Amino acid sequence: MTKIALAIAGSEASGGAGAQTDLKTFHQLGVFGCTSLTCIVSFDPHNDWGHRFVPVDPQVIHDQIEATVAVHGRIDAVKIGMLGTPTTIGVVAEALERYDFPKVILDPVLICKGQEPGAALDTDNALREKILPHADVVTPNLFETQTLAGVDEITSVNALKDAAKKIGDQGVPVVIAKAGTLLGTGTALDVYYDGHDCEVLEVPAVGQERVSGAGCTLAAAITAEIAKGANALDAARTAKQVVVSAIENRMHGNAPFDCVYQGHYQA
Ligand code: PXL
Repeated sequence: MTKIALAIAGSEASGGAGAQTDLKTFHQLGVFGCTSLTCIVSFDPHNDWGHRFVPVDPQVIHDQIEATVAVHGRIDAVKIGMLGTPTTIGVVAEALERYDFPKVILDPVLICKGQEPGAALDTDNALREKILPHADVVTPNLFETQTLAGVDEITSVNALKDAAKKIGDQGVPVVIAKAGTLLGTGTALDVYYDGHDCEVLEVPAVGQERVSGAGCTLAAAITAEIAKGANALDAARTAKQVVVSAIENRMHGNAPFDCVYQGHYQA
């Protein structure tokens, strides 16, 4: 039976991040993808490619999740990406309570260029209070790991492990804290922590430039693998290979950043 994954995420119009990336990743891994859009992001070519951000009406977010669940009758795993406002977080939290999805993977996208700075702290707090308790797996990047763990700048693998444990201690079953290439190890490095085991996951770094959509791809691939029945550690290992392929096959355009493409990944 084909497994079903739902991305509750933002649209990034150019196709390099957000819900578009989630759908492509689900499909590449043989999972049927659905989306409930939380916001619409359009990069601004006239303003340093800043993020123009428009939240989707809360009722419409509610209706999309309701429709998706009603149509399919089951959702095997949910990926939560960019939410963006405390109001959106409230609607999504209610849906997580109502539907009690079997697996929830949270990519805690905390701030996005172009959002009102004043709203960011409210959004961080709402995410931590209302969404984090529903997550089976959380995949923070280095900045998000610092914020969620409440620690100063992380500059070593040991500090990353400690921070992952601090997030796990807040009640999240599995933490996958992503440093990528930022710790200068020459690898793309993440820490996996499940309350017992703490493992460093590493693959050789592909180039030095950051590629848009890598984080979304990792969390979406973990979601797809978990939907198919993998445990979180195996899902994370597979997801890293998917990201390597997506970066190797990245798209170059006119923006100063490249974006991932998942379409060449082979298991
Ligand atoms: O990569 C983070 C991200 C997630 N979701 C949406 C985005 C971005 C970054 O641009 O636009 C919708």
